[in-house]
Formats: sequence, structure tokens, C-alpha cells
Amino acid sequence: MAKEFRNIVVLTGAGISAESGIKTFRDADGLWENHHVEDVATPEAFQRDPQLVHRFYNERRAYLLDGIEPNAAHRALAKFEAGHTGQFTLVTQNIDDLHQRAGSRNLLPMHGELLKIRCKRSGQLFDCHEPTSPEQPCPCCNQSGNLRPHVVWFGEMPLHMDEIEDALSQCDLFISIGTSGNVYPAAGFYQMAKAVGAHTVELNLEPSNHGSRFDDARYGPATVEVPAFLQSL
Ligand code: BJW
Repeated sequence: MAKEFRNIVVLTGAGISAESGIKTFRDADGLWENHHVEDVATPEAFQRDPQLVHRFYNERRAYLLDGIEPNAAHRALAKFEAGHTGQFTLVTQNIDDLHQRAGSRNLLPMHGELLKIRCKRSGQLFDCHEPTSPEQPCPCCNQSGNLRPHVVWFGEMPLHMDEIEDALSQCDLFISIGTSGNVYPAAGFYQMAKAVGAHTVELNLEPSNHGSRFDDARYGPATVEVPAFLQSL
């Protein structure tokens, strides 16, 4: 690619972790780890059945910690960032820690982190590698029922939005990787990048909801397309 890009924003979704063995959200059967998304990923679901929601995240946390590793796409992004002299912002919708483990530094996990829990009252965060339950007393207020997964559910405000909007407002290259473009506000980031004149690229297994609106698109597995695209820059 002839032009040199200075300020790069990358958005990743579940597809980048698929080849590490983590299931994406919108598989053909419409179920997500055997649950309807609204039964486990809304504040109302947590209020209605906290046991179910804790169990759902406990299973995913245990699975993540049982030998799941970053793949060539996570590693290529970290390596590219380390060698890039301009700004590089990696925004991920994923709650796994595979970008962190691959060595990405300027990372904004906008939908939260599976390996953290939070006190509903104080907002204090705690590292979490063990199963949680509604009965567990919170380390900061010592009350049961106050701990919740540190994830962003439907209807909640995603994290780091000011930093993300700031990075998008200055970017000259926006790359969307492994996301179906179903969930907002992330699904609208490419438009914000376009509005400031950035070159927009989609790297995905198949065209996303907005695939035809990107300036450039490469379709195939992330472990192939991401290293190849970054190499071409
Ligand atoms: C591969 C691959 C391989 C496979 N290689 N690719 C109507 C219009 C607009 C908005 C709304 C609306 N009604 C309601 C809303 C708002 C709502 C929303 O977007 N709803 C939609 C369903 C319509 N959004 C919200 O509520 C958000 N908050 C919000 O909007 O606050 C107000 C606000 C206003 C203004 C500014 C800012 C804020 C919060 C959304 C929270 C989403 N939470 C979840 C769960 C997180 C915790 C957890 O993991 O348990 O986040 S839902 C789930 O979807 C998860 C994901 O991060 C997110 C996105 O999914 P993703 O990553 O795209 O995965 P998939 O499975 O959909 O796609 C995978 C892709 O990979 C596919 O394309 C495959 O082809 C590809 N792939 N293998 C490369 N090997």
C-alpha cells in the first residue's frame, strides 16, 4: 500500500478470537453458548436470575483460562503496534484477554473484561480468576449481591467512549476485524472514521452488515488476513 498512515484505529470483534477456540456470538443457530443473548447479557437478566448470569460468565472464564491462547492475528497487531511510530489505538469488543496477552499496549476493551468483577455500588474493580456467585460478599462493602461481571450489557454505556471518539476523530486509517456490525455504537465507528476522511478497511470471514461501505475489504480467516494486511502497510 503506497500511502503511509500515521493515526490508526483498529476495532476487533469475536471473529479475531474464533481461531483461538472462542465461539463467536451470532452463530447459525442464533444461540450463544446455548443461551439467548437477552437471557444473559442485559441488566434485567442479571436482576431476574443472577445465579444463571454468574454461572454463564464462570463457564466462559474457566474456559478462557483452560489453555486458550492468542493466535497469529492477535500477535500481528501487537507486533505492528510495537513498530509503529504514529498513534495506534486498538478498540476491542471482546472481553477475553487475548490482546493483552499478545502484548497490545494501547488497548481499549469497550465491552469490559471477563477477568474482572465490579462492585455495583462503588464501581471498584477486582481481578477475578475464580467462579463468582450472588452469595459472595464484596471485598469493598462486605455485602452479598453487589458483585457483578465487569462487562457491558445491552442498554449499558460502553467503556472508554471519550478516548475512542478522540482516536476516531484523528485517525487516517480504520480497520475493522472479525465483527458482524450488529451491535452499536461499535458498528457505527467506521462512519465516524469516514467522516474525518480516514481510509476504512474490513477484514472478516465474510462481508459484515456494512461490508460494502468500507473502502477496502479482505475476506478470510483472521489468522491469515490480519498478518497479511498489516504486512502490506
Ligand atoms: C471471523 C472468523 C475468523 C468468524 N476470522 N472473522 C437500534 C439501533 C441502534 C442501536 C440500538 C438499537 N436498539 C438497541 C440499540 C443499542 C444496543 C444495540 O446495538 N443493539 C443491537 C442488537 C441493535 N447497544 C447497546 O445497548 C450498547 N450500549 C449503548 O448503545 O449505549 C448507549 C450509547 C449511545 C450512544 C453512544 C454510546 C452508547 C451496549 C452493547 C453491549 C454489547 N454487549 C455484548 C456482550 C458483552 C459481554 C459478553 O461478552 O458477555 O458484546 S453483546 C455481544 O455482541 C458482545 C460483542 O462484543 C458484541 C459484538 O459481537 P461481534 O464481536 O460482532 O461478534 P459476532 O458473533 O456478531 O460476529 C463475529 C464475526 O466474526 C462474524 O462476522 C463472522 O463472520 C466473523 N468471523 N470467524 C475472521 N476466523
